[in-house]
Amino acid sequence: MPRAASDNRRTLGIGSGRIGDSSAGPSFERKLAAKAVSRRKRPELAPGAERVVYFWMAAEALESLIGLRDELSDDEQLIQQAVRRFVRERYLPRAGKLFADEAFPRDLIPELAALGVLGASIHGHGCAGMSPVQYGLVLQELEYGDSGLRSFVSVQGSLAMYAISAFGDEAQKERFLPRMARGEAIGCFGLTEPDSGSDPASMKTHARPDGSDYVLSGTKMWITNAPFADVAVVWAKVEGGAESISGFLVERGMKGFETPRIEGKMSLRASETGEIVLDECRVPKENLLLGKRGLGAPLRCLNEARFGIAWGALGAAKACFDAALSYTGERVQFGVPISDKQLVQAELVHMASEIAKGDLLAYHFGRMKQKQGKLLPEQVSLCKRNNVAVALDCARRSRALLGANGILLEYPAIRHLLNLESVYTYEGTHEIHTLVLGKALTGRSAF
Ligand code: TGC
Ligand code: FAD
Repeated sequence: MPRAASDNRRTLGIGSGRIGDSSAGPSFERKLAAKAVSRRKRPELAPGAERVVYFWMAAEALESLIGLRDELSDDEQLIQQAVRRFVRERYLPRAGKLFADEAFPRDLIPELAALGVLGASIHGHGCAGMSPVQYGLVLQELEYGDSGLRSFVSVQGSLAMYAISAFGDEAQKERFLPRMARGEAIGCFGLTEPDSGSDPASMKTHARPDGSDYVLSGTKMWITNAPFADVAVVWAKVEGGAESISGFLVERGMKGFETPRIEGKMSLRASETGEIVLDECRVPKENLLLGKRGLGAPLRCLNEARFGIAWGALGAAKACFDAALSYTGERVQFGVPISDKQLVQAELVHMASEIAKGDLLAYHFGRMKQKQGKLLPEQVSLCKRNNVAVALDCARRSRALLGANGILLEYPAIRHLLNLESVYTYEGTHEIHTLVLGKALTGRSAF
């Protein structure tokens, strides 16, 4: 008679941890988890549909081990729990299907707005004014659901709204920010171009002053939220004199502004990505962001988003860890649950250690940002580079621990693994952040 996986398990303050034990979480979820593990025939489910499998017990085990919860204030815990509930109840049941269908759930935007997560770290203009740690926790919970869900919130808040809040005048802030915080207007952020990715200084999009307008031409590529954005923050070189990079608020309906959708991504499928095509698009001068010129302006926005991603990616890692812990406790091979095997435990321990270190890194820099008001760009690079790499590595290990089942969308591992390939590349590739850190340490640029 094989031992139950839980018999030997240290409980870390979460009860016996036995399947079906109500102290380990709602029993229907545990039953679903057990069923999902034991066989593979569910013809009634649409292709790509994901089982509603919540890994409460596993999630609790890792949180208790890391022990960060006790460091969080009551407010921080409340925000974390509210977003966690939203993700588990409203997003996870659809996660696999949304990924399979290449669909972003626009119907959830009002609920995200009601949670206060749109432009969450901005103060005033109807925004929640969350602290860096609060914001980080929000993004981590969202990315436990899917990197696409977190991407939507990052772009809306840390890129589009932050650009307006940091570089816009009072009229622009009042016109856009409250509507964007309510989810009534969606923003996107156009920096990358077909021939200008890691090196945004080489952008070709340009703006020609003409009377009371600027006339914009060029193409932006790989732009999250573009297909349904109401306002695009577009970075362009202003002609005349020193060609300095400036931000423009290009609004849906302006002539010469198109946002074709990019179809067929095998990553971040639940996020809408598009181009921004500007063909002699006339933008009034009131829509120019005046606060700061040069590449430093979009890069300042990126610091905000990269900080959030450093937290968010660990949410994906935790989802993968939870799935692996739960699965290996149930899956029986050679007469025992595979979690009885030392090699399997070594994998789980490796994942848990890396996630714990990543959490501490994010938390440390979160508190530092809170205290000092900002971080050095290289500190943000350190966080983003490390935590996304950790998440990608955990997703791959989790996928492997789930064996063949690991390639199914009914488990989260393959979806997160594919998503994280984009996260590794966007907001500064892993290599670009290596070079940022290399330059900071040696004083020598190797770009
Ligand atoms: P460099 O000469 O080093 O700097 C130009 C000016 O910018 C300043 N600066 C920064 N300012 C604030 N924050 C930072 N992180 C900054 N990095 C540089 C710098 O001080 C200088 O200012 P000034 O006043 O002296 O002119 O610029 P470079 O051309 O050598 O490039 C530096 C490099 C390669 C690090 C930078 O271009 C870079 O980060 N490249 C990566 C591009 C990138 O990350 N693109 C992301 C596009 S948005 C996106 O991916 C959204 S995905 C969203 C989602 O779905 O979640
Ligand atoms: P490249 O810059 O061509 O890099 C290709 C490879 O070369 C990479 O491995 C890179 O690390 C390496 N490399 C480049 N330069 C060097 C060097 N000097 N030394 C060593 N190696 C180098 N952009 C936006 O502006 N807004 C968005 O909302 C947005 N959303 C995105 C959503 C998704 C799903 C994806 C995949 C991308 C998104 N991007 C967005 C674009 C993203 O920021 C770029 O893909 C990223 O900056 C890299 O640019 P690139 O793809 O052109 O790669």
